[in-house]
Amino acid sequence: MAQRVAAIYDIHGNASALDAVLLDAERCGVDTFVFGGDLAWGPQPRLVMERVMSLVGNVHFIKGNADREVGERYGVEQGLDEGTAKINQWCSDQLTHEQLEFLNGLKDNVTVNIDGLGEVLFVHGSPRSDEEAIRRDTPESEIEPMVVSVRQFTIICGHTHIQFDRTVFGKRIINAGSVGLQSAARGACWALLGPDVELRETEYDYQHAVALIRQSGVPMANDFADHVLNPPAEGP
Ligand SMILES: [Mn+2]
Repeated sequence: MAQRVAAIYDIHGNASALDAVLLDAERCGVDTFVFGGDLAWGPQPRLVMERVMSLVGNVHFIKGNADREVGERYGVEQGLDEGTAKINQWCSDQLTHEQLEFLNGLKDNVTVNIDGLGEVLFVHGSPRSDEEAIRRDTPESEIEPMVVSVRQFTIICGHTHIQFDRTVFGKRIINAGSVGLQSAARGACWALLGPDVELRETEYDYQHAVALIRQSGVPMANDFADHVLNPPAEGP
């Protein structure tokens, strides 16, 4: 049984934010990591993949929509706008063959048995889709069909980049927030699980991160930099 689990979601290619969270997690005595998807889509895809793939011990991964799009090089043919398509293809070009295979081999969800919480289900968007958003203000009636067939009491999600902890239809739903492309927060957001739930925001040197983003060559680098400098109040 896991004692202390770090739920690390939506890194979005921000290695500076990830490094700060990994250090914080170590200080918190984390023994198990769950990476909740959207690892590479962003300014430092290769570095982030190197970091997470080199971790040893109890490490779990699930696939986010952006991992799918980078891994399979989604473009405008798949209905994406030109900017998103360009970023997908640029990210894909930065990754090694091994890193791409890793992304393409990820599972949609994972369960971990956690001290004090029992069996916890980790998904990226909702239990039925990696693109379906659960927000802090999503009406309960919209959430019900997403969770009705889930057997676990606690569900961890991400995708919408803002943390929350709410109980809906007998399910405790926790959004871990985003490590690297956060909304409504300045730091790198994640969740520490076991025996309670703690939504954490780890401070990091975001100005240094912005300098690296501007040097990265990612398409729309100024938009990524602006997002990190001035986090929007609402998620994507
Ligand atoms: Mn996502």
